[in-house]
Amino acid sequence: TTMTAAEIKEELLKKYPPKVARKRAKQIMINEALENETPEITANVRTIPGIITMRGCTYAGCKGVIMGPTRDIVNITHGPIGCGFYSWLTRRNQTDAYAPDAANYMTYCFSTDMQDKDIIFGGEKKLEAAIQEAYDLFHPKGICVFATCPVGLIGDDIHAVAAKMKAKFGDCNVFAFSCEGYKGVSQSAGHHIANNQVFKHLVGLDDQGKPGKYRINLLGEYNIGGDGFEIDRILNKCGVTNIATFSGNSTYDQFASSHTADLNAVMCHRSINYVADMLETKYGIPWVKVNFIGANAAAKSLRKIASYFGDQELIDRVEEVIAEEMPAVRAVAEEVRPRTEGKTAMLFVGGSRAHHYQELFKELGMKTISAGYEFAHRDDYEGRQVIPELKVDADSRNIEELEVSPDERLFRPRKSQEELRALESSGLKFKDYDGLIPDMERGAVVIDDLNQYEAEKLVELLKPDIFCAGIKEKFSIQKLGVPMKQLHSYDSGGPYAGFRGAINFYREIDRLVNSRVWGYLKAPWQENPELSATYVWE
Ligand code: CFN
Ligand code: HCA
Repeated sequence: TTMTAAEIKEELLKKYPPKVARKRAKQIMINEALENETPEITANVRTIPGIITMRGCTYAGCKGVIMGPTRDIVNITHGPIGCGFYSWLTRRNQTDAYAPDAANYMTYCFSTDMQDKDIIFGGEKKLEAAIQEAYDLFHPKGICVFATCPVGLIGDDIHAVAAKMKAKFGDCNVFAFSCEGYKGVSQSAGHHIANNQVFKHLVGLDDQGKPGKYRINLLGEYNIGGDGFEIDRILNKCGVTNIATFSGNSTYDQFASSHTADLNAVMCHRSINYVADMLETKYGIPWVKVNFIGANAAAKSLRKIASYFGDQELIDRVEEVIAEEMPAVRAVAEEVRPRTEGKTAMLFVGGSRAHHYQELFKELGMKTISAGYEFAHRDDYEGRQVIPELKVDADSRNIEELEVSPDERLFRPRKSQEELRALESSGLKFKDYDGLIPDMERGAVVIDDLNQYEAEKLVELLKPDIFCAGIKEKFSIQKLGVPMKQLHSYDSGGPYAGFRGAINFYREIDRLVNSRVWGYLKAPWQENPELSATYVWE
């Protein structure tokens, strides 16, 4: 295209009423970073009513995203059946209990299935009965209850019901989440609510933990398309023990013993930073940012973990693993690159993938010309280091007091944040995570909370070779004749994390951007507007 980024922005805003245009203008940014300065973008604000946003709700963020991928907690949705049904494995979070008799409730959908009369007379009794029924059937270690919009509106006290049932059972941890869909401005509020409750009711209950020389938690990895399985394979190979994954294919016991780990490796910062911070404050476990999306990024993350522990043995082992895995990755990259080099991509996904997946496209020689998050906060755009004083959300510490553990016996000596900073002279940034904006090319268009109208307009104007977003965007983009890849559910593909994941992704993108089918996608009336039909009555 011959349009400048400024003209594109103008074009996107042209149709809006002045007030809407003014608001949206702050969420559309041309990446023209001045020296040492990252331009500001407005994020984490309410979607303007009337706009068809790509975002989800607070319940989706809490139940669907954070707790849904846990396999042996019974997750009961207190609400009408749709909320439970549509948050049931649609995210393609995979599960494996590794033993035929091990508890795995992920294949079930639990809901109180509220009816009109429950809305009018209250649903607490129905919830109590549902918790009892789940307990009698499965005897799970934990039962979690999730509020939906109507539950908040009628004021059912789900926490009181949960506490009552917990006391009654004695051997089952029951707790609830006030994650009504209407709260907050996006699913981000749901992550926060989930993080707080898991930390308050579950983390720290079991001091046992798995043995291992290098023990980490993997935070913010949800095993979509089996990503977590691939990361676990790599960590195992390196001799790194994963105590708990928050929360892909995780278990009750993993959460309960997660405070025994030595290090937290944070994959999706947006959804789990609250747990990372609380584990650090209360148990002194530092966190480092990792990214296993992209083969180079995965290698870098492994090196980061190894240099945190600092043992030569681990450092050498990690290099061996990288050397073993990389040739297969490089071979496929070299094979497809002549066909993908120079092509363009647009990425509009959630709160971390719009950034993480740019690494994979880079490895294909492809350029991300426009990208943005649905609901990330400014720190995810800019990178923590560029915000002098990161403002912690007002309610992020609302889990009463975080008493600091006086008992250090469990734990091996951990590095302080100062020591981590000192280590950064080795070239690896530990604490700081890079932001989307500093990582993108100058002139790229960064858009927060992209909507249906702007997505179509953007595709018409810039004609990318591939557009990446979710199911709501998929078909309207395809109808414009542009290949579309879902970076939430991966359509039916994946894993895309780690080394094997990179190979899967390279092949898939090669197929998509080089398919000739898109050129044929013209409706008859687009080619021949005169086309008319006559209705014949027989
Ligand atoms: S798996 Fe994660 S990686 S948790 Fe988050 S911010 Fe969603 S469900 Mo969809 S794919 Fe997406 Fe991220 Fe973290 Fe997934 S980019 S929107 S809430 N997300
Ligand atoms: C959610 C879940 C979602 C939706 C994906 C999509 C996911 O936001 O509630 O729009 O395709 O990854 O499943 O983000």
